[in-house]
Amino acid sequence: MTDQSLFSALRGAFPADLDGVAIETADGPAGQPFEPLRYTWRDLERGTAMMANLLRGLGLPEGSRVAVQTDKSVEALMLYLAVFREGLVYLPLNTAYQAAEMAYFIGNAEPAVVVCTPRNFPWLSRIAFQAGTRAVYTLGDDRTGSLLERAAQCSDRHRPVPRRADDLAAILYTSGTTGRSKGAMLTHGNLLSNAQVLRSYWGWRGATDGGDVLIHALPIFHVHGLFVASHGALLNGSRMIWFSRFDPAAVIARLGEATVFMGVPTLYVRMLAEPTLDHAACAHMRLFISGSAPLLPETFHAWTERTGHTILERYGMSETVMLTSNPYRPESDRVAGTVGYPLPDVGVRVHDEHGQPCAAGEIGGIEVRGPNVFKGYWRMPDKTREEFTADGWFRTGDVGRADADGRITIVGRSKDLIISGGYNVYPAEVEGYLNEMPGVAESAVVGVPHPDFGEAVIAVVVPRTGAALDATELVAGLKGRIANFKVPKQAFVVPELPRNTMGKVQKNLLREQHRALFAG
Ligand code: MLC
Ligand code: AMP
Repeated sequence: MTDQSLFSALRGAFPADLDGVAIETADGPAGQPFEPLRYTWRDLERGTAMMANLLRGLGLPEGSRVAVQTDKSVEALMLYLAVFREGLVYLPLNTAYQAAEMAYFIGNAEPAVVVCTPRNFPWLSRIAFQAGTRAVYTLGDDRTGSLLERAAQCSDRHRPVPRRADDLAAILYTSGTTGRSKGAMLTHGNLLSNAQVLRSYWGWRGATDGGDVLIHALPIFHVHGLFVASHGALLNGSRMIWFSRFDPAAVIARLGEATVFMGVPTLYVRMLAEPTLDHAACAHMRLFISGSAPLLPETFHAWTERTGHTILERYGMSETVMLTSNPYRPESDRVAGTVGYPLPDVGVRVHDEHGQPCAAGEIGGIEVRGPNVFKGYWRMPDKTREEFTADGWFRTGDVGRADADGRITIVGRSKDLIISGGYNVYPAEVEGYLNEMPGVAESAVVGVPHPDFGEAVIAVVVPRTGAALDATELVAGLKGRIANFKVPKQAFVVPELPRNTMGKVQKNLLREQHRALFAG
């Protein structure tokens, strides 16, 4: 069989000189003295081989899942690559997820292997073993833990397992409108085709034409940091400057050595607040890319003024990887508030609620198809069917328009979704937790504008008859139960929720009422 595995393609792009630096760390574990670590391409080759051999030793059946919730580290990236190297399925999980969320993911995905931080091992291993997981390893951000201890005893030679384009590579959980997360199944073909398209569309430069250097400052448990950023650099044999957490001043200080940066809008907002951001700091840079949430035109323009660079905004999602992008050239064709044109081979159309095509400039639901579009939701065939049209296009749940020349603008979402600092929050899930709290009759969770996070989660809560509720205690009660980015930044206790004649909660009124909450 022809090997169409993502790992083989990435490995094939390693430079001939394996002793060159592939990744240099820019920070280290919090509270420890920092010494930069330089990982060569040979280190990646050997490290992934040893981890893949450790997994091979478990004798897992094809299609087995490896679920990973660890702090960001180069070893965590190697583990990701090692899972593909061994032909297994990777399942990344946000480090903010708490016990109840993790229990759902592990129960639903039934991973054969779980890798977690040493501090979470006591409770997470219990959840995993109850769900039938064969092995639980730990991986600390300071290179401690059983994963590396065990892998160190394995051979550093490993023949990668070949995969077909249609074979499952990763499962990415995305929150569901009903509160239950769905696992989007992405194939090797989905990931590789998208990485190859972006490589040429964004003009990545190989070692022979200058050589790009990527500042990697995003988490590696979602599409943006894991796929778009990492694959971009790896498929091009480009060096990465690796931040385990985002620090705006520290990133700006390294821009002089880099050429490419990717961030969610919050990262750009925070860098703009640094006095050191100016033309000189960005003189060496080739490309700034933004995505995962709408980039405000004011941020776009402020960036151009301060740095002389125009941010390139693109649009994508977990189910589809990248869909559209503003042009790389000419730079003047990158337009604030738009997400650009469909990527080569990606079909994007705008349809109305009756399934009819919208005219140019008319607003409707954005539907997509192409080699990048996922295989379906893990063990949810009905949900999968619902999200595709009869003629096979995926309904993104985003609302927008296409201009006469095909340029896409996103104007809203038909899905009830809040995007806070690039993380997705489904109100129904948070409402579910609130409604379970003592004294709560019902609740409504909405997103309101926030200068740092773009949107912030807030909750409006109605007490049961006779119950007294304290808004601060409600928020405190959610902390530790759900991921911190889902916890409302503020709650309000009200006697009743506004409803329309059909009895439906009028969230637009709540949004309007609290619109200025975080203004300025
Ligand atoms: C952290 N907090 C957040 C938050 N991140 N609250 C809301 N939204 C967020 N995104 C909480 C913290 O826990 C803390 O709570 C308080 O808010 C202040 O935190 P902070 O110190 O300011 O946060 P920080 O750790 O600096 O993190 C902010 C951030 C991070 C922007 C760096 O959120 C981040 O890395 N975002 C990127 C997300 C991303 O990669 N998205 C891509 C998805 S892929 P407390 O209670 O402790 O005060 C995708 C598809 C596509 O969407 O198209 O790319
Ligand atoms: P996720 O489920 O985390 O993959 O989030 C995907 C969603 O993020 C998309 O459906 C969009 O709603 C949103 N998104 C991604 N990129 C952009 C962008 N550039 N502008 C506006 N929304 C975006």
